[in-house]
Amino acid sequence: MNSIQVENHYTASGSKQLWYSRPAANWNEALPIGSGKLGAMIFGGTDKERIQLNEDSVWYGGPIDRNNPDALENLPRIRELILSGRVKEAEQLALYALSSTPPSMRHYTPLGDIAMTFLGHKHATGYRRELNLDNGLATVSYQVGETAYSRQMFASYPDEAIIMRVRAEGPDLLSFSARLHRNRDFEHTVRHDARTLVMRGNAGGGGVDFRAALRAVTDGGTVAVIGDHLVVEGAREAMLVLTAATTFREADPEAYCIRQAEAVASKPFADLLQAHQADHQALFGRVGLELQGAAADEQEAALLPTNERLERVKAGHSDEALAALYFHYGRYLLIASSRPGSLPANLQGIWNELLNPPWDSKYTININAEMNYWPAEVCNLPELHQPLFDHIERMRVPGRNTAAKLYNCRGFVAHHNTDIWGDTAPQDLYIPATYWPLGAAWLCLHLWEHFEFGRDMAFLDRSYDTMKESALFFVDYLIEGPDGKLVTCPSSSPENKYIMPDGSVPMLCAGPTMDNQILNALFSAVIDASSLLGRDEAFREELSAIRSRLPQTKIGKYGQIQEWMEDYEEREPGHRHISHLFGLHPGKEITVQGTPELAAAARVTLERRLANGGGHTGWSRAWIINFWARLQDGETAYENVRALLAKSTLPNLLDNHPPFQIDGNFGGTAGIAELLLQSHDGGIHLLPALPKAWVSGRVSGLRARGGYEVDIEWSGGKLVQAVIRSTQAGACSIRANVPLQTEGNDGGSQAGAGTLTVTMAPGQTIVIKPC
Ligand code: FUC
Repeated sequence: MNSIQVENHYTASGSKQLWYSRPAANWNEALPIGSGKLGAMIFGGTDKERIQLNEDSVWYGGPIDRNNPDALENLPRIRELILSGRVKEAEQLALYALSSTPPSMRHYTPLGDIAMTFLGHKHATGYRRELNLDNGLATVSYQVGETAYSRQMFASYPDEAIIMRVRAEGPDLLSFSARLHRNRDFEHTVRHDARTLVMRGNAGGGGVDFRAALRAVTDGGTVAVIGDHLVVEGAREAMLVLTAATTFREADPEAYCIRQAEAVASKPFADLLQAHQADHQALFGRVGLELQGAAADEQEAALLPTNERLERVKAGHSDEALAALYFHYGRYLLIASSRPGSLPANLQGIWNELLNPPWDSKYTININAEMNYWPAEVCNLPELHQPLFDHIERMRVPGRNTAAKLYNCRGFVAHHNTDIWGDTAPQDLYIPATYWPLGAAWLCLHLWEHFEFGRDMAFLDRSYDTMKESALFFVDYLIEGPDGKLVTCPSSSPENKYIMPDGSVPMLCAGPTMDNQILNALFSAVIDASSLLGRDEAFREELSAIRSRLPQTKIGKYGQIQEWMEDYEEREPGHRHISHLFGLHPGKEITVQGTPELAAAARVTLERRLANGGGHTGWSRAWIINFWARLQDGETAYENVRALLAKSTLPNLLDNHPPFQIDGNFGGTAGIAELLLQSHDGGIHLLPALPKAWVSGRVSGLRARGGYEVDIEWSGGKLVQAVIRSTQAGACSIRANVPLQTEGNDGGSQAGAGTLTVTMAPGQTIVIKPC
């Protein structure tokens, strides 16, 4: 047996499906579908259906240069004030001279709604609404009188459309109407032909023009456009096809929408569904996870409607399959919101109903956008990382401009946000966040991570210049601090404040721990990449010299990881951002085996955060799961998995910051993977932090750095076996909390308790068992 099969009835129903026995009462109960560019939230009303639509490029406003023209002149003074301890004065000057004009970037907006009316369907029976993660299909079904009605919906990546089939089975036929609308000020829906509506509009503020087309085909009955309603009468079955685009990608989005809607509507529904499911399964089917707890009623609980399962967990019951469902949902959501050719998943993935969404529903890059991509590599969806890489490229020209205009530096820089146009200037007037210049540096580490997992030299070759250009900015930006170390200045430790001996509470600083850790990782990545590629020896040496002068991560007076260069008191010791543990996760400079003192200090930091009220919003909680996983503390991580479900999850299982913000879903998914498999510390670590509550289980298809795929099976809390498939030639070091052997003892060498080194060939599979 070369791979572990994880499917059975229990997992299929309990961990791969969301379902409800009533329509969504609000957006937080509606169910998401998406194809990367197109997204929809399905409410599932019987007589009134609302399908809230998004297209990823419908953003308010066009590109603008917001870089403050007075920055350069004032930069030396700002630096001087920070280094001499007059930070409040520096902040005031930064507010004037570094803040962008206008202060805010562009924001994401919704495409609109499909509003459907099914006359006479108000009093339905046998209602069920579900989202099947395995095949990417949303279904609404109910009965009116003797007739069974159903709607099946999916967002197709291969066909670039949202497709719905509505069906009546029984004596009565199907009649309904559908409208397209957005916000009465910005759009106008017109008839294209007798079966097609087109909605035209502009996103405002000099932004893109958008178009959507809705086309109906029926089996029997009639279709007509009356006013701006699409009206279907007396059909057995109808198919609606929705297409959408903006001038961000299409010169003539209306022509595109109509062409695409006609092409898709001319295909049989069964073919469209099959193409969608093949495409979805090719991604979703790569990874399996089954978790079984000890509670006797778990299998029954897994059959309950999803909202009731969540309520049970809130009430303190266990439902380990719900954690598995959360994990699978995270993979589903990434597949639905980030596809080659789309924009990266934003703060809400692609699902946003508001014209003025929270935090603009854009890209916050001091944790949130990065967190969205934490599951991409380990969960075997590396091609879904591509939209983020494309976006980094989009940021390079604006980032060079910002580097030159604000700081007179080479390279490219970004602050704590970016938007559809790749804006890189400071986002707003919020001092604890806005002048932090490490956004692009952190994003570039995703290029390196993608390489580490796949070892694709061609990718590294393509990405090298981007990483190098980010590093180059800091070659110029770093300044000598009081002790001769090279520090960022101005910067901040996102988004915390500290207390100075005089009682003032500044936010700006020089050389916060997070910056040093990110730069250490970025410079190391560029240095390693340049060696592997045999390029840029002089730059490599220059960077190595600079790296050796970065401040080291220090331990402070409470035994904690020090957040700033000085061991200041934190203004909010329970702050949701835990930036100075970047080196623990997603970074890898702090490890239990390699740097035990720093790992112990990281533990103190987390405990202090918790003891002081712990921000613990959705994404913060998700990050905390990853931290505890890296500390190999499965029990504390598990408490946080439970809390993420109980406290930060909406009925539709989307993460509740509050409000909805998708990062927690992705960070939580990555955290669950991190409990089962790690590969950041020089080898593959099987079950590094397995919670006791996950008594038995199986995971398959996870990826490990170095070019491996790993399946693991455990029972009674103990490893049963693991299967490792390699894509590369080389030595593979495998660790677990028990001594290991390869099945049949074929070629492994045991290097101390629990570590095995096996030389593997590309395409080779080995089976590992406890001795
Ligand atoms: C950062 C966080 C907030 C929120 C926002 C989108 O500013 O501090 O909690 O997640 O990004």
